[in-house]
Amino acid sequence: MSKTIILSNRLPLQINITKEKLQVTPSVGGLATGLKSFHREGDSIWIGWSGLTEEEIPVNLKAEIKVRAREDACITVSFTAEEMDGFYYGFSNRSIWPLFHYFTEYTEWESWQWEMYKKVNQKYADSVIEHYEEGDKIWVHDYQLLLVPNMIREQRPNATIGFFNHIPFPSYEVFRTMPWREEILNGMLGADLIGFHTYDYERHFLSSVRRILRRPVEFNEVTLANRVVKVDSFPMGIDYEKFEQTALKHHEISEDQETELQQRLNFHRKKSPDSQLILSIDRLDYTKGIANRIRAFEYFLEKYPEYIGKVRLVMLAVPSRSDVPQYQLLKKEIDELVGRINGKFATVSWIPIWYFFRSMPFENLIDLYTSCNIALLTPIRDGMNLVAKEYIATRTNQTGVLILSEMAGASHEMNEALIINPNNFEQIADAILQAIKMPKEEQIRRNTLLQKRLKRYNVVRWATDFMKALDKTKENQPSFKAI
Ligand code: GDG
Repeated sequence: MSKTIILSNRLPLQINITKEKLQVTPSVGGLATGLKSFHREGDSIWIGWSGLTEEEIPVNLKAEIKVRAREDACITVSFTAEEMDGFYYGFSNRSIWPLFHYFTEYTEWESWQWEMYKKVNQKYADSVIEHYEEGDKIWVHDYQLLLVPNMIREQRPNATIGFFNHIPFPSYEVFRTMPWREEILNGMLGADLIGFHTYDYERHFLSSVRRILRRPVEFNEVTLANRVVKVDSFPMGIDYEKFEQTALKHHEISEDQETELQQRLNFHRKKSPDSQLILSIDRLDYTKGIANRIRAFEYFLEKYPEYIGKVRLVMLAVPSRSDVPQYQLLKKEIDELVGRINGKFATVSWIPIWYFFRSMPFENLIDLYTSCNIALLTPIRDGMNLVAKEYIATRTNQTGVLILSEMAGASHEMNEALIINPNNFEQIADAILQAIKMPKEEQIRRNTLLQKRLKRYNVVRWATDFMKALDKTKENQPSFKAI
């Protein structure tokens, strides 16, 4: 029977070794959390990196890791520390990530990192070939693996290959600055179907293909010498039911069963009923607009000082890519900002920003979602932003206000949120005030519409739609004359 081969940089599980023993935890991040439910329900295998380099795995545990991964239908690909350096911390996160998010001043173009990117992409492609059987469908994910579709195509010309990009695709004027732009586009065009979160990313990609490769593009199809590649948008959904059900369970528990985090979060509200908690959750990444958000919150307290002592920003920043210098600088900037603002506004019984720099277990994440009546998400650029969708899914009594940046892909489907420009502090401060004052009936009206949409277009529907469209690409291939 044919299967789906999912391929992504990281597996949905993270393997650690403590005292010669394996520890397996779920991976954090948009792609892993989103696709996991599709993987669990379908007939698929998932190929990716375990999180450990070859040097970090003792010889006697190599086989055990493979067996443990297999239990979750996962296959590990292994890399040396040097390969990871050039491919992941290098080209993926110092070249493609900043470029695709319009942070051109952060891009580095190092030939050795590009060579490593090609080498590692080839390793992923080879692993797919090893597990591929005639009739299988291959679904490659994200910006770390842009060359893989064509590397597979070269070895299996008739394979059915889909590619989904989880981050924005920049405009042609930005993309053209990449030294290896032709190779990247040709790599992606190895797929039969290329998916993006929004129509804008799709449009930008097609424009680059037309202008850089001079390939004929008609509507959303690219014609190559012997086949047609379809490009389309598929806005990713979440596992709505999981978030909704877990939130419902949280509301059912009695006060003495509350976690310490819940008690702390609720204490603040019970003590002063008109107090408000504003939540933000992201990986610590310069694209997420965390520094802007803190400054905008400071501006809010200055502009509306009557809320000093009443409104608190609860901020979870998950450590990410800490080997890349920009992330270290950002961490420093945020630590200083939080310290300065807390020092400036704190009273003996209140601090304005409650800052966590760590990853939290899923249950605690739900505590945060359900306890905070406002969510403030201000990315400068964001492919989609699943946190916005998860927040709405956990608001089971339909109260709560989402303030969301127009630069997040999610804003295209979430018009009922308060949509802001992340660089406009005046607008953010006023949106916070509007959220605080918003009548319950209005909150319920907005969230009911949002929930209806998110429930219908959940992650399984997203994946199913993509796979159906992928099947269709084979049915609709025009017959090309042999050249
Ligand atoms: C990329 C794109 C796109 C976060 N902290 C914890 C935790 N999380 C989970 C959230 C959410 C996910 O991580 C973050 O997803 P996002 O979509 O917000 O962001 P990225 O990681 O940047 O994802 C993004 C996404 O891919 C999907 O295509 O939306 O634009 O950049 O699911 O819940 N989970 C746990 N503990 C945490 O501390 N358990």
